[in-house]
Amino acid sequence: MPFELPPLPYAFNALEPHIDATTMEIHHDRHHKAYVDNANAALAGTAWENASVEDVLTSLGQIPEDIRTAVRNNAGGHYNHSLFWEIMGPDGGGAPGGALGAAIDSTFGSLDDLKAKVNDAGVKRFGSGWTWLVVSGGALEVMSTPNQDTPLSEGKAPILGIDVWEHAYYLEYQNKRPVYLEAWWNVVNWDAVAARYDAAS
Ligand code: MN3
Repeated sequence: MPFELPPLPYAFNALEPHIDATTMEIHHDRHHKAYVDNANAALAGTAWENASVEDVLTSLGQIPEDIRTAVRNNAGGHYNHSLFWEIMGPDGGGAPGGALGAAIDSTFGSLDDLKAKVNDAGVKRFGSGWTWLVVSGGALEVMSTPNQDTPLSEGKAPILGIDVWEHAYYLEYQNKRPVYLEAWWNVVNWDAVAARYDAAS
């Protein structure tokens, strides 16, 4: 079955004032939809057309070379954005409890230290890409990727990712990526991140 655009799990304006409704609508309905459509077009008629997005992204080396770049960019975009919508929410912010909260404290020192590290990786990502909190070999790690590359393709399990492409923030924040990153933590859905952490651990 071809990939499908997942519905946004809340209203376009649900993340205001931190992320505006117009940005959310264009980002989900146009940008994410284009990744889905382009990934499906690239994979159509190949042995991979019914594979899961996870299988595709962990097998990029086996994807036919003539479509590999299109698949990497567009299946990556589909996977990354599906995660992004899920780990944000209207009642976001605060702090994670449980095993994730404890792992953040023991790995990074504190939640504020983690946020600073994720934001720094996002600010330093030149051009377009993502900043991530991943589980790698059982441990938490902060990393960034260019374009729509996903930690999944490097054998790591992404549990939180922030889109730092300009289309994610430009209407509200223009060139001020650090201000967007600072504000983003008000919409993080820690329950969803914790569920991904538990599944990856
Ligand atoms: Mn995006």
